[in-house]
Amino acid sequence: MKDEILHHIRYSLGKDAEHSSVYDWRIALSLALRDRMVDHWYRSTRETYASNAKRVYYLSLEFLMGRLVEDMAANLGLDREARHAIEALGQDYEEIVHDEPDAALGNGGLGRLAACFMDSLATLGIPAYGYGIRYEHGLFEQKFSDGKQVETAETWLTQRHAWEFERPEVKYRIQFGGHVEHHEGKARWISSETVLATAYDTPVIGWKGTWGNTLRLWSAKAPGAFDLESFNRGDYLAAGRSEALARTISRVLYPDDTTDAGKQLRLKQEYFFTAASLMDLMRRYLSDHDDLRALPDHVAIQLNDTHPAIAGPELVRQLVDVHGLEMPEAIEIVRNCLGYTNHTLLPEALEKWHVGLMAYVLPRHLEIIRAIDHDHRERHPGSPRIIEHDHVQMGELAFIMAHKVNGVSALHSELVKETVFEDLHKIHPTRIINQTNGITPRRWLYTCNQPLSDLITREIGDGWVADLEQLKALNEKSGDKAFLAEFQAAKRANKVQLAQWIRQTCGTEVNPDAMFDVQIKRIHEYKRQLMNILETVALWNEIRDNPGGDWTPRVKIFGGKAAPGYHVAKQIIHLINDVATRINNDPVTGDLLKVVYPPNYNVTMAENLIPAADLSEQISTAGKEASGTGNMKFALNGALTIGTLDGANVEIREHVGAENFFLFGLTAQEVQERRLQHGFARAAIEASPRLSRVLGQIVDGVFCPDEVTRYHELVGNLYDHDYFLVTCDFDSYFDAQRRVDVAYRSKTGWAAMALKNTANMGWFSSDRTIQGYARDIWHAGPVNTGGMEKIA
Ligand code: C3B
Repeated sequence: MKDEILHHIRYSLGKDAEHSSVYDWRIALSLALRDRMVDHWYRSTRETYASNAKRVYYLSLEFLMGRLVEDMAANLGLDREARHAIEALGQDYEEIVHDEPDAALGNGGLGRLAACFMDSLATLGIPAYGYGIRYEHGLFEQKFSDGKQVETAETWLTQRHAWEFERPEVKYRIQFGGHVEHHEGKARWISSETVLATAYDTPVIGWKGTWGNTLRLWSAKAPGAFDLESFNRGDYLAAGRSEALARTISRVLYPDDTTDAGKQLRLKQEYFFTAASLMDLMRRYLSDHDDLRALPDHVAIQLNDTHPAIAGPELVRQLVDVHGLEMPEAIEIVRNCLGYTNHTLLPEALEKWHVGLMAYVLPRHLEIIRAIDHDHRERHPGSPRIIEHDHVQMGELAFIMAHKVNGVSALHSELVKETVFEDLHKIHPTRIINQTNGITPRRWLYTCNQPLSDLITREIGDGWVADLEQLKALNEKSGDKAFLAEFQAAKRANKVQLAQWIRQTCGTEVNPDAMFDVQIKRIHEYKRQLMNILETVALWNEIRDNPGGDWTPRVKIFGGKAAPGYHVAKQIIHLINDVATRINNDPVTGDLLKVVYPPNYNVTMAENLIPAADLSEQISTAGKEASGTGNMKFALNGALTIGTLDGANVEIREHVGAENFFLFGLTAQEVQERRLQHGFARAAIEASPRLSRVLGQIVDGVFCPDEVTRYHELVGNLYDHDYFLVTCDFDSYFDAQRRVDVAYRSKTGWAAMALKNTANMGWFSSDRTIQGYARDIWHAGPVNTGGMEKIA
């Protein structure tokens, strides 16, 4: 390893060891690790071709990969060796790891799920490609200026991305605009704009290196030669114009989480990567097959939300316009290839494109969508229309073009049947199924939580890393005082580290013996960070009323970004920061209560925070969080959950035991009913002296003396609308928090409950999720299992 790193310092970076920077060492280490991946990767590709195995294609506008060094090294079984080699070279391994920017090509849960799936697909040895966009700028960086969120461009690609292989020979012409001509029943799309899609491949190697798949990301380039004529005329802007325009498509990740961006550029991005991916997989298929009717036997395509839903009409277009199939047969073939995952019920997140825009950008696809709509309604009279109120409804399109539609938790999948796709579900009663989300244990326990990981491995061996249900063996230890003490010591070590990091990042001293209470996720009204900060103020009041009381010291930790255009979410961020300033400087509450909000939450920060958490906040309005995956990461790492019956919380509670979970709040059913009661919010506030007092303080400017009216709109909305029922769940939440306080005071009691969480979270491995997709949707399995079981 040492020699391999030195080789790259010299021959890839052109440096000598004495003059190498941290950056140089990191790139050299990454390249050395990448070298070790290549043989596994080639072997996997060869075996896939040789066995004629079915391939899985996961189409996703987002892959939130995070840093790769530690994860890649761990999966290759080289984590110890890499560290030793770097140390033997006189370098600081931690510093090198920390030098890597996050690959932040995603917004939140949906993008991180795609990344976990890539890890599980490789670990299970299922031949698969992830297809997405190689954004020049990932998710924006967040800073706080006087407590307010400020966004700046993310710039990961200004450095060399050592993991990828550029594939300049893999390129496709992607068309936009123009018009369609029809001759003798054949359609010809005469486009008005062409962009080149070129490929960049990152190998993804599974646990123990048994299998390697590919993450293929597309970058947009201008198709023509450089405009030398304009350049020579001195018109440099004109000369660069077509290149700049083309590149716009892969320039930035849209920062909207669960809202429909509704922009022409977004539609172009979606079509760009979907079309390139389908052209690529068709080329691969046709290189050793000639019967297009057998496509579904060899190709499974998963649509990660509706973002790639244009795949239905695009693949139909390729089969009909390019390969000469009849439309109805093409539709059937495509349907047998496609699966669609729904990730949200929020109406504002369900993509809809105006037919005018669709006709302008993708005129041929609009025709095909009309044909699909017609075909479906002929077969199923009374079916909902794909085009409604002059908008193409991408959810309906995806549903109709997929043979399976899945939700991401048991509750969510039932709600999908009852709400968004109620009518389509009646027509196709077996199409909607559930696949509860999961998380990869490699990143989310093995690498991110070394103290706990080592303890578990010492106790039960390391089989759990690829077979997480083995953690069940730890259940026997929940009465073992000595083991519980070690389990607690692991948590404490993580908390001490985090306290140090908080001091450096936020300048706030926190006591590692206080309860670390963490809410990290995108800032959204339905996730109710607002309820959390209101409860914080209520607790502050109560401690101040009785400073000598028997309080359980707490550190409230927040993390998360708001979409730049989401006004209310940004107000909530500002409020949390304002409250933090007031409380952290209060000598009365002192160490009993602290509030910290480190900026720029990302995958790396999650890896630091989760292992150190005692309490996990999963407090969304019931029926709104499709699944959640952070909830799983916390419980796996031995945090207890305070949560509502929402998303996967329901299943987590079933697995870890109701007695090891702090439940509160209205159910999804009750939420629906409560909304119908006129003036429910005002009534709830008036019935709660505690909440009234908190809201009164905010309105009076206790937390913003410089601008007393700052939160009047926010609080006013709570009285008059409160769509997410913060007011109705507030008292129940406050009470649950006091039960948490009591439980935390018994150190071993708490440790036993926490251990029960870790021990019973095995089912939430994304390996289990992927096995479910493979069995129920893709009908695909591993080629060479490297000792792993075949999927039934
Ligand atoms: C998220 C949902 O909000 C989460 O509940 C869910 O766990 C994840 O997807 C993964 O399924 N989601 C998201 O991050 N972005 C969207 N546009 C829609 C859903």
